[in-house]
Amino acid sequence: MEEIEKNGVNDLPEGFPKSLGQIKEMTMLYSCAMREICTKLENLSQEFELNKSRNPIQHITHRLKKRDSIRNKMIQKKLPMEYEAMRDEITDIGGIRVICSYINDIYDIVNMLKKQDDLLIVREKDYIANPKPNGYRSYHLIVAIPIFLSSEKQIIPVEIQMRTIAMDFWASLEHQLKYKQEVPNQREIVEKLTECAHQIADIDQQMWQVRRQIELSEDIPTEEEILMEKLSRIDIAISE
Ligand code: 0O2
Repeated sequence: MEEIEKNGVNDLPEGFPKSLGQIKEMTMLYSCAMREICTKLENLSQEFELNKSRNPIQHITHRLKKRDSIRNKMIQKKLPMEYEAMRDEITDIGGIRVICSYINDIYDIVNMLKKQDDLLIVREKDYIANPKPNGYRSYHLIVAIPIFLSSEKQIIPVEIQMRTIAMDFWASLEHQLKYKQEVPNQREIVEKLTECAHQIADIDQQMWQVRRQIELSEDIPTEEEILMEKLSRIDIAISE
């Protein structure tokens, strides 16, 4: 961090990555990797829609990390400004965010992904069980996926961040604050945000308990009943 502040983004080495070709290759590879993982998540989501009483995946977004952000991270990690160092050490160039309804859903999705044998689990960080001091909560899973090109196979890492709707709301606001240099009462806001993070964690827990109570009190339909109900909805849609 100190080095970034000292040097400033404008003083960073020019021409990194070196060529337009490298940038295009990088964009292509990480886009392919994100597309593969998004498809896996969408497949799971579609299966939930069809066979289960509810879908734990609320929505999925993805982004390619900005060049300035990659450079800053490389300086922070004291890496040489080389393409190879970036490729091998920066594991969140391709990032996917999965927003779930409940904390338990996150752990279920993690377990489902771990069972997919074409995914290599590179690293995982459970900031839900071990929140950051500022209150940040999310589950980070770094996976590597093979990308089959015309003449070779490349293994590309992607970071999957999983969090609840409430955690996502908090993280977006906190992220905005990081980029605002001159906010009056910054300390007070940071403290307030940390307090909000604790309350959100508590509410997430309570919401799950309420959900469980409802589920237990319901007459849980059999798989067959759920399927018949879905089929009847398809019939209505066709006849309309
Ligand atoms: P951006 O803009 O999202 O790209 P590592 O990658 O494991 O070597 P790092 O970066 O410490 O080292 O990993 P970590 O802790 O898993 O954080 C990676 C990303 O998680 C961050 O990327 C953020 O997106 C998110 N994140 C982590 N901590 C916080 C936090 O306190 N608040 C918020 N709002 N997001 C957080 P970048 O590169 O910081 O940013």
